[in-house]
Amino acid sequence: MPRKKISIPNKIEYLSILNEKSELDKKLDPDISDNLLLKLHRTMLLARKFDERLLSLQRQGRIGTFPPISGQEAAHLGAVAALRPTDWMVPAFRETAAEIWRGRTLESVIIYNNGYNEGAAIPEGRYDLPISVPVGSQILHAVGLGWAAKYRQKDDVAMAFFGDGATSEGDFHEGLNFAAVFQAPVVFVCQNNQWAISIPLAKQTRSKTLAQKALAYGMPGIQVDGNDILAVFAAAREAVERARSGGGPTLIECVTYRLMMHTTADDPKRYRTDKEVEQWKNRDPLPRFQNYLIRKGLLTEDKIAKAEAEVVQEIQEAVDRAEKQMKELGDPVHMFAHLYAAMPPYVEEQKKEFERELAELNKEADHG
Ligand SMILES: Cc1ncc(C[n+]2csc(CCOP(=O)(O)OP(=O)(O)O)c2C)c(N)n1
Ligand SMILES: [Mg+2]
Repeated sequence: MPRKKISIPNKIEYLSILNEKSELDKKLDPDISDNLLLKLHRTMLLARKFDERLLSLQRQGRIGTFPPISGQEAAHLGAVAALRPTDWMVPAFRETAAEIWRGRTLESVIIYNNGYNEGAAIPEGRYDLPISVPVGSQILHAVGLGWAAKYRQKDDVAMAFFGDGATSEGDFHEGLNFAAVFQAPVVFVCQNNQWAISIPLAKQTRSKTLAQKALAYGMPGIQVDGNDILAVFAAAREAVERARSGGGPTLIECVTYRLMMHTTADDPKRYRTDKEVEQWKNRDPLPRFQNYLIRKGLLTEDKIAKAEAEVVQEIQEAVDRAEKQMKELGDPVHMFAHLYAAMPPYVEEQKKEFERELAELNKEADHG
C-alpha cells in the first residue's frame, strides 16, 4: 500500500489517581509509605504558608520580586520526591516546594529574593542547580548532567523543571532531541500552569497536549493531573526508574495552575478571569491531598492545625535568621563586584543609581 498509517511507539496516556473529591483510584494506588505521605504533606503545607509569607514580605518591601508557587506544589514536589538525594535536580524558578524538599533553607530563599547571590549558593553535598530564570535554559543544563552521568557510567538521573512557555523555546527541542538520541537519563517535568505570564497555552501550541511532543523525539511522554500528588509521584517514579536502568528520557506534563500572580510585579486580573481562578481553586492540590490523608486516618483537623502553627513558627524563625544574615552580608552594592574585570559604563551607571537608591532607603530607615 502506498499510503498507510505509520505506527509510532509510545502512545500518550493521562494519569489521575486522586480526583478532585479526594477519592482514590485503588487500582492505581502508588503504595507510598505512611511516613513518606506525611512528609510530603508537611512540605506542601510549609511551602504554601511560606509562599503566603513571602507575598506579605514583598508587599512590605522586605523582599524584592518573587514568583509564587501556590497551586503548583503537587506538580513539582511529587516529581522531585521520586529522586534520590544524589540525583540532580535542575529547577526553573517556580519549584520552591521541591527545593525545600531537597534541603534548601527558607532563609536562603529570602536572602536570594533580596538580591543577595549568597542565597543561591548550593552547599556541598546537595546535587541541585540554582534557580535559572532564562526560560528553557534548565533543559540544556539537565541534559548535560544526565549525559555526563551516562558517560561516567554512573546511575544518577537528572530532573529538569520548566513551564509550558518553555516548550516554545529552541532549548526545549534541542534538549529533548539530544537526550533521546543519546538516551541520557533525564526526566523532563513540564509544569503546564496554563499561562506564560499573560500568554495562554492556546497561543503557545496547537498540540492537544504538551506530552505528545515527546513522540517526535522518540521518548515516552505522559500527561498527569499535576494537582494530584499521587499521580505526579507515580509518573515520576516510573520515569526515574526507566532513566536509571538505561531506558532513556521521559517527558512528564503536569497539568496545573498558578493560583497567584506570575511574579509580584504582575497583575493577573488584566488577562484572566476570576471565574477561571475559582475553577482551579476547587482543584487545589493541598486540600485534595489533606482530605485524602484524613480519610486514610493519617491526619485529623487538629493535627493539621497543629502542623500549621508549627510551620508558621518555623517560617518566622527563618525570617529572623535571614534578616540577621543580610545585615552581616553587608551592603548589597557588592553584587556588582564580581561581574566584570573592567565594568562597562552602563553597568557603572547602574551601580551609581543603585548607590543613590540605597542612600535614600537608608535615610528613610533612619527616620523610622
Ligand atoms: C529566554 C527568556 N525569555 C523571556 C523571559 C521572561 N519571562 C520570564 S518567565 C516567562 C514566562 C514563562 O512561562 P512558563 O514557561 O509557562 O513558566 P511559568 O512562569 O508559567 O512558571 C517569561 C516570558 C525569560 N526569563 N527568559
Ligand atoms: Mg506557565
